[in-house]
Amino acid sequence: MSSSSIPKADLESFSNHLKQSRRILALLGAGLSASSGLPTFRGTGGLWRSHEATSLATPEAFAQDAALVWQFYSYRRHMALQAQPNLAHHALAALARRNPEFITLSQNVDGLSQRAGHRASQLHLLHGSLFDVRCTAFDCDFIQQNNFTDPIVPALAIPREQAQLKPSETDNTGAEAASSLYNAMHTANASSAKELDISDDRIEIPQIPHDELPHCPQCGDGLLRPGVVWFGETLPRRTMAAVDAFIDEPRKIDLILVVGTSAKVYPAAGYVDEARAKGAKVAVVNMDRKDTPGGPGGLQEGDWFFEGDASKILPEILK
Ligand code: BV8
Repeated sequence: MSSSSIPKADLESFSNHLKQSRRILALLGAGLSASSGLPTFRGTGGLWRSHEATSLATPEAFAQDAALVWQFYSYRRHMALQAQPNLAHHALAALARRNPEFITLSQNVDGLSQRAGHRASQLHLLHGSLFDVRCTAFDCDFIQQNNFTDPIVPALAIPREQAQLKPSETDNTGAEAASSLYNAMHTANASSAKELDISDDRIEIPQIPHDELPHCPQCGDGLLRPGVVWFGETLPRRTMAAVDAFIDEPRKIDLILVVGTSAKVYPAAGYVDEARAKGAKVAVVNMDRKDTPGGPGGLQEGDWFFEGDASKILPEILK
């Protein structure tokens, strides 16, 4: 939807409400970064659509095959570093600069909001960041933020050219095979490697020797892990406490923007109802009308649904 196709009445009523709003929340999802070229999770070509991807974002997967999980995250770090923040990231960062009582709850781990200059004090990363790493040794507290090294270790090098599926070539590096797999699925819009009819012997994701995976510089022997929140893990306590403090304030919340998210992952998606319970009106920006918080028909009287690409809609409605 280009700006001219935003229904005039909706744009007017939303703009009036925005002008009178002080306490504003935004819940951001992968759709915000879609037009920066980063695949979403559940839509077409989404990372989670493939069984492999979803099963890689768990502590169990990491315990079972750290090499493959690191190849998946190294590939996503690489893609995120190649991407640029889009106009939606910049529009949200500008709103934060104009209004210190606008806070953003981002499910995204790609770092693009930060690179658009979104103030860190007003940006809460609910699911961590691809660019944080932490030690898995039980007695080591090493955490490193903003580790943009790409690849984080030589063994995780992603091939320079867009890796294509290279059947039966045995010299594929593990990362190359992993990115071939994701590229192939993404390109073919397949929901799993199986759908691509790739027998195991064609996609070789060789085990990277354990000692070539990222290890902790502080304790020397702990394996480092990506600083993201996996399924089954609790969200960062400090982050949740900061968000709860904002929501639990006695004053009402005027508005929550829900941008580019299927609102299927909890407790993140639950913040929409919490904001509503504090008086917030809801404005959804999404390509897909089905994806409203609370499922189809989840919108209430007085809410807005702006259908289309966030990078085109947000600069218009947040003007
Ligand atoms: C937890 C980081 C305690 C890793 C991710 C109830 C309460 C609490 C927990 C649960 C519960 N029910 C179930 C659970 C367990 C689970 C959960 O929610 N499962 C889901 C699948 C049902 N939650 C957890 O495990 C959480 N932990 O609660 O701890 C606990 C533990 C166990 C049991 C109970 C309690 C931790 C969840 C965090 C998981 N980590 N990511 C990584 O990225 O690798 S989640 C992952 O999904 C991403 O972070 C992503 O941001 C998030 C949500 O996805 P979306 O961002 O919405 O992306 P999606 O592709 O789905 O949608 C994109 C949308 O954009 C679409 O609507 C599309 O139409 C739209 N779009 C596309 N293009 C555009 C666009 N819109 C606008 N413009 C465009 N151009």
